[in-house]
Amino acid sequence: MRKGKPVAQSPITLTRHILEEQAAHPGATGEFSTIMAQIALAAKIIARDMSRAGLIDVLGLTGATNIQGEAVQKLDQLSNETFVRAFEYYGGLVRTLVSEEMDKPLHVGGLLLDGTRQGKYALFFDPLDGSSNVDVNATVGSIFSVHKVPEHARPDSDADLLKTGAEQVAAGYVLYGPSTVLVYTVGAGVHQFTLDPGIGEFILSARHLTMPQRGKVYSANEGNYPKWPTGTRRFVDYLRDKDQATGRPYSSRYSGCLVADVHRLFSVGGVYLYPAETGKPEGKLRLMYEAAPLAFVVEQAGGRASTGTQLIADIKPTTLHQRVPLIIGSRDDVSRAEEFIAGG
Ligand code: AFP
Repeated sequence: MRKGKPVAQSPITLTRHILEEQAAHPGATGEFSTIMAQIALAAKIIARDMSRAGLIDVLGLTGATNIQGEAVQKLDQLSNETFVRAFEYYGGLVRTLVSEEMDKPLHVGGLLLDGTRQGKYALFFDPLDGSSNVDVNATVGSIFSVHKVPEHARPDSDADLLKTGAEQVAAGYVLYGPSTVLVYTVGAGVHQFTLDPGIGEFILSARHLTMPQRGKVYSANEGNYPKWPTGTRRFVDYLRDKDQATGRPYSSRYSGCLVADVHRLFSVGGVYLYPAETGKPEGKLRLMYEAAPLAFVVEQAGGRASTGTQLIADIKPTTLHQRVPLIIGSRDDVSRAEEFIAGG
């Protein structure tokens, strides 16, 4: 008998990957796997909606403003509803949802007789990061973060949700680009999955992603340069200076979508910054569903994430929609930014 071609290894779906990871952790109950499956479902629906954005009435603004005072895009709202619908029927699993697009947490876990709620986890998410890009058919993303909530949490108390990034049990993002990519970590490396639209499955496309220790690219809204503190401006000036030995000047790339700019850093390394501004020391980005989850992913890949003076993972939030300055990316580049900022 003639030997045939070797059979390609069957694709590893997100579900299979999570089940295999779960099998490696004997204490795991499988609940977390269901959360990831529901996040993947929401991502597939959002990717589908996005691909038809010019054909159905989803472009433009709703006329409302969100808790951040920002104009809500129709697709922001639709994507938020998609995440909520993916979890509201899983009340036994996720107790609370916190979203950029919802002023207050949504408690989806059923009420128990003792006054507490069902569900071990809280899910934080930015359903559509960089949503203004949709109107120009450019890349957008979703960001998610999973926290364990105390078993006998006070019913519907925000205080039990105010946890540091270091306490996340999982985090990740979805990038809706030429292909849809889901990247996540549970604290044991970072894995990437690409949506195969033909079969509607996320397929493992890279295991144990790492971030270069130093990079070639910086991402920042340079229109804000005059508003940045001196140390930040000096850091960016340094990146633009010519110096062959340290590979400068760096190239500048900024998409208006944090997820896309951070995802680029996995390939080429470098740094993304949305720093503090004069009169706006808190910066723009939200801690619990933008900075902290991306910090978890990036640190798991060997990178670093900081406000410039403190690690993002160490910040104890005081409010659910708190903002923080963010400097994230290759370890050496972020450390260098911190040095400049410390120097003032
Ligand atoms: P939205 O999530 O509100 O669309 O904002 C996008 C974002 O949070 C982040 O993805 C971008 O990097 C940053 O804000 C863009 O802000 P500027 O328009 O001020 O540069």
